[in-house]
Amino acid sequence: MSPLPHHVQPRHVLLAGGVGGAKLALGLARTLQPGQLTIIANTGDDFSHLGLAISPDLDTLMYTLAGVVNEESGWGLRDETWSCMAGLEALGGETWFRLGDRDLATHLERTRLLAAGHSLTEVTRHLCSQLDVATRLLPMSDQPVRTRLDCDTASGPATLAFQDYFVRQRAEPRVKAIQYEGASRAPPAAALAATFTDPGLAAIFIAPSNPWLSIDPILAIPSIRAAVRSAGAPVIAVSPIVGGRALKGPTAKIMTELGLRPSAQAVADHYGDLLDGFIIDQCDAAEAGPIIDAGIAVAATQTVMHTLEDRQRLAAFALGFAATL
Ligand code: FO1
Repeated sequence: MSPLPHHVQPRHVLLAGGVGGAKLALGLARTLQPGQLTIIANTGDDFSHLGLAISPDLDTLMYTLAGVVNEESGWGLRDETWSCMAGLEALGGETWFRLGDRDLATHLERTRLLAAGHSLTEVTRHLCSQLDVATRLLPMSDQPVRTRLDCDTASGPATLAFQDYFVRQRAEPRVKAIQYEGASRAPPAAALAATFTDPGLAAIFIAPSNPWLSIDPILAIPSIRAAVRSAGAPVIAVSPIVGGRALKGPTAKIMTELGLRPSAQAVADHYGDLLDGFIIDQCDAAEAGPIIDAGIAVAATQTVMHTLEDRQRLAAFALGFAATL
């Protein structure tokens, strides 16, 4: 059967962070036609390092969709070499943030194009096209938004830049509060507006990424939150908490530090009236009742994604659930 022409194909949006979000992104990308999916990436983790413009979540999504990601770590490139890092180490340079030789090419090219006046949207489109990624991948904004964490560290209270907290300090400091610097005045990437008002929009998915570190920076841009709320399509999140534990990274730890019980229900409460539907893991089926009572439809399935089949199966499940809402 040949695919439907573009104008009658329902379209979908995915809000995503890096490693966790990329799994569902790949499942959706393999299930839908390229023109049916727009991925909006968190750029709150972006930073300037060694003079280079680094966009970790955009790159994780791009490398995953291109089939070249390092599947063991979830970020960076497969079959990477590390000569530059070794040279930097010999010179006493900064090596806490590991940039592989080939990954460095991405950062060099992004930095060059941004300095030449191209927007992050344009640079991302160019890099994706060079890597044969047909899915539309957009940064949430072309202006900087920077996630910062108020923490208790070994040397007292401190406000840490995201990668300092996450990579250099291995997410060990206790988090007291999180700020999304620049979000309130950041315009969404220009290409986003039409995505949310598209009459063919069938669903907005929120990936099982860390709600506080990966999704909230996107929703902290006031017009993106408003557009998600007022879009004429159901909004469905996939829980990143399974059986009280995080699928990936420090989500459960941060929830505890912020005074929340790590549970699928607490994630649903956090997104609140933004959600029409919530997908929980089958092992959390007992939590469905209170979420449904809050007016959110719930569907339970296996949400842990080890294989490509798991990713495609969850994507198909999410698409099927969205069609019922
Ligand atoms: N994560 C690490 O834990 N250690 C690293 O050295 C590291 C380097 C790195 C380089 C490029 C890139 O695109 C991502 C990288 N990440 C690294 C992952 C990344 O910083 C985080 O996983 C995300 O920011 C969280 O979504």
